[in-house]
Amino acid sequence: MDKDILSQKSIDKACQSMIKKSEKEGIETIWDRLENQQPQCGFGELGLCCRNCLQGPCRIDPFKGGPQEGVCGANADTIVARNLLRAIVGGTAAHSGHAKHLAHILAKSAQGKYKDYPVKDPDKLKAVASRLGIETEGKSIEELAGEVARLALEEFSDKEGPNLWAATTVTKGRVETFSKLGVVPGGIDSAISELMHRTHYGVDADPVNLLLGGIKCSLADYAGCHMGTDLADILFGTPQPVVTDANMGVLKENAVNIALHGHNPALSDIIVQVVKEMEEDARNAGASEGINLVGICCTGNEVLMRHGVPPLTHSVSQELAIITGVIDAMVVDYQCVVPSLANLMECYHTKLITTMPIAKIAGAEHMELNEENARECAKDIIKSAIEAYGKRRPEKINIPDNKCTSIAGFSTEAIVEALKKVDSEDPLKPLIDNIVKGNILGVCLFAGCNNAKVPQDENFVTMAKEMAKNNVLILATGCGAGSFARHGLLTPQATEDYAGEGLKAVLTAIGEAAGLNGPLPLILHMGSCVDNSRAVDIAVAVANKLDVDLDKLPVVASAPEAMTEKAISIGTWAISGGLPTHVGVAPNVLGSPLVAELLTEKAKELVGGYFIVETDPLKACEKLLEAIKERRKGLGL
Ligand code: NFS
Ligand code: SF4
Repeated sequence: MDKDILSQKSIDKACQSMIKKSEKEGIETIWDRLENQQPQCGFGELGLCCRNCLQGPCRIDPFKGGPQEGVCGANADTIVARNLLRAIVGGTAAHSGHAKHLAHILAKSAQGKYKDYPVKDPDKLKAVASRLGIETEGKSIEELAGEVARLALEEFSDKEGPNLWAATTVTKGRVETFSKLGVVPGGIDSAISELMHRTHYGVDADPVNLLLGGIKCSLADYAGCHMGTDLADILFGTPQPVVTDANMGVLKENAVNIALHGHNPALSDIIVQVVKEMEEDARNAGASEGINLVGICCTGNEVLMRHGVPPLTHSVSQELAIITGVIDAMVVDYQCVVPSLANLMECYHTKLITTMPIAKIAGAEHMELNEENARECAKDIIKSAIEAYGKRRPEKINIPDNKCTSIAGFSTEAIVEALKKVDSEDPLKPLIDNIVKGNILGVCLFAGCNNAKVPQDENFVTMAKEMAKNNVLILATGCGAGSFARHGLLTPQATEDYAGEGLKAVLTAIGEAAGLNGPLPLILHMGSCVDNSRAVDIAVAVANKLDVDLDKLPVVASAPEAMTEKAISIGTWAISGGLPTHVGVAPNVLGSPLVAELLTEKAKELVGGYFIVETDPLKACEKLLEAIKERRKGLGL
């Protein structure tokens, strides 16, 4: 295949070689299917198609020559806004469903019913409990876990008053702004059903009111994300820095390779915990190197952060993992698991194992997680992978040799710990001082997916290098962080190579103080997509210390290759949290100039944050740097 065509698909060399292999073997991948979809529907692209009732589908003519209203009279603004809201609601349901799952596990764990899920981090449990206003003195861990879990589950109900997970984790200023706008969410599930209600036939038809509804639901999404992070840390441990390798070169020909894919650590963490007990079985089956666990997407991030499990690949390239011919089982939970994986089962020996009752895939084997007996379930799954190992097809095997060292595990707690090494009394001071001095121009959080419409990783890598050159401190989560891992940017060497002088000096000072004998990595990997909450915690701590609100800080966010509804809900809470937020893929809202203007300009007056839509990565950097400089000026820096 032409090299240019290849790099239009992915700039990751391992992925490129697997794309070539797929071509040779006549295997269809995500990029072929994208091509088969061309031309994609222009109405849909602009958000101008409505299917919300059986009188439709209705479409609005963007060129004004044709109909300007659907059968019910809904115009472009209403239709575009409603469609955007239905994406936000989908994202919120996914993030908070993940959190609710963990809340149920914690509740049963506290009752002694789920013995395989003890509280791993009692300190985090206590910290979360006191943040939520629970008295911690004199209570056992089980009692506290029970109370936190009960409160967590109540946060989904039709409760009165603000959602605690949102209200207790942002600045006072944010709470005031949200109250003034009437967008403080109560129960998360209530926010979800309210949004489904208001976007139903003949309900909300005021684009401004609709968007405020979207903001309210996105804050419920934020609450779900934060709860997801908190409960995962309590049950599985709060991440600390780990060093590992990333990309397909971590696969081992002589090991049983098991890929953990999806989002929730509920099963994947247990698999990591029991794998040692199964090594012997694997060796007996002929796998001289035992079992090799690798991660994909955000489940991969969860087990990377807590156990150093190597991240294999992300998002659009998940099919390519199987094309290596050495993945013996791909164990998936939910979200971002493409159904096309099942098609590959015909040509490869890999077992695709679904594990969640809400996420089965026709053609896959279903081995459901039973939380009452999680370790046994995990062992059965590993056994199944060991069986598959014996069915490898040697002619299909081709492991790309690309891999890079990566450092991950930067939870908020770990970052504060590192900063304490510089100033034990006042850990945020070195960070703030360097922002004030200009050694650090600002902070950028890179988050979100890969998207088959964007050459995989190109926007992430181009933008991170450019922002780092301009002395912007970079945080990353999700598949974005995965992309940086696969391109060697989560290393001290990357700091040497790409950081501007000011940033390099700061990362070096902290790294040396923390005993690393060199700088911190260029980019701090904070975890999965729910872990965007960790980045908020840092920003909120800095804002509180400076006694300003979040919308005054030189902090920006970017999802340069955004794809899922979850990315849309996160983007919406990022702007609501006051951040200028870049998206590198045009969202389906451009059919309503009014909605587009509300999101990219008017939002600034309402919440301080706003969307920046820019598909060119370098131009996007210019705009983000501009936004950072404007904020600095506002602070008198
Ligand atoms: Ni976030 Fe993570 Fe990846 Fe996108 Fe999907 S795995 S939760 S949604 S594709 S970053
Ligand atoms: Fe058409 Fe209105 Fe029905 Fe949408 S809700 S499909 S615009 S009639």
